[in-house]
Amino acid sequence: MLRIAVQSKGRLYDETMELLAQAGIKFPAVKRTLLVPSRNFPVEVLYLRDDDIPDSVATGTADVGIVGMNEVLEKCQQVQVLHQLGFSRCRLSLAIPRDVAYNGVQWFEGKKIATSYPRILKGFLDKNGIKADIHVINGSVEIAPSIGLADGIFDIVSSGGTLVSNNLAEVEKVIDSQAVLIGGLGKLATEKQEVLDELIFRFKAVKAADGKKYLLMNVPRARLDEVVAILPGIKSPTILPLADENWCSVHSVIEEANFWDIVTRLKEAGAEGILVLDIMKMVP
Ligand code: PRT
Ligand code: ZN
Repeated sequence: MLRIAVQSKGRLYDETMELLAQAGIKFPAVKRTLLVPSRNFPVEVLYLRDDDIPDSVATGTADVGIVGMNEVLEKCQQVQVLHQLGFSRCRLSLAIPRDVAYNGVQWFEGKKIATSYPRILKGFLDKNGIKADIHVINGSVEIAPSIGLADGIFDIVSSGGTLVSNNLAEVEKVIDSQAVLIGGLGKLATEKQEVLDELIFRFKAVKAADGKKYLLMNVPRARLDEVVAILPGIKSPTILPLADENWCSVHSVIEEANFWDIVTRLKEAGAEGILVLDIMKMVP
């Protein structure tokens, strides 16, 4: 049984459980205890605060964990990143009051900076030869400058809305972060390693399908080359005959981001009856 540490509640929780569900790993509907075995796969989840996940993996309380890269770097435990999961993307940035002139990173020399990420901040300041006073606060870091507690802040930014509503401007991006699967540095028992390999294989299949759509359409044979040229397909598109010899059916996978552009061009090239399907998984 492979034990995975996951956030018990918070921003990572929903997408973590959704990823496990998409990987076909089922859990009882109600979460009654901190340690819950899957109903159909040899894993159990250990629900923790995200701050405790790197340590739980480093000490072997859990075999692997799902947590933000920001926590991995801040806690600096003996763990390794096994797979980048692509959700909960954010960045850790320095921000200062919007009405203050900024002249580059030396602005922070001698200043007071509020943060919940002192280790990452210290690493950045040291690298830039800046001496500043790091003031650690947990939660509501963004209000520190307005109440006179600090000159600037170092915090997580996602949309940037929180900074704007607190009259702050982002001046230095220090790291990018996303949810990652972490493991310890030691070797896992063979059975656990096999389960982990299968888990990562399934995560990759889920991620490969993300943002992709499956397209099916009917195309006049005479214009097949034109249509094929529009389809960027992973490999060449599948082309199947239809009862009417002058037509064929073309199947392909496209990026959702290019969807409307491609569909418009396909219609212009004579494609008809275009069907668009969601892709659940893509197994290489
Ligand atoms: O209770 P527990 O300790 O488990 O949770 P927590 O309160 O410490 O963390 P939680 O659930 O808030 O966040 C978990 C993880 O989600 C973080 O460690 C990041 O890896 C990731 N994440 C992604 C974010 C955000 N986006 C985010 N926007 N974490 C926090 N924020 C906050 C940020 O602190 C700031 O207050 O949202 C605000 C900024 O958002 P924008 O969109 O206004 O820029
Ligand atoms: Zn936390």
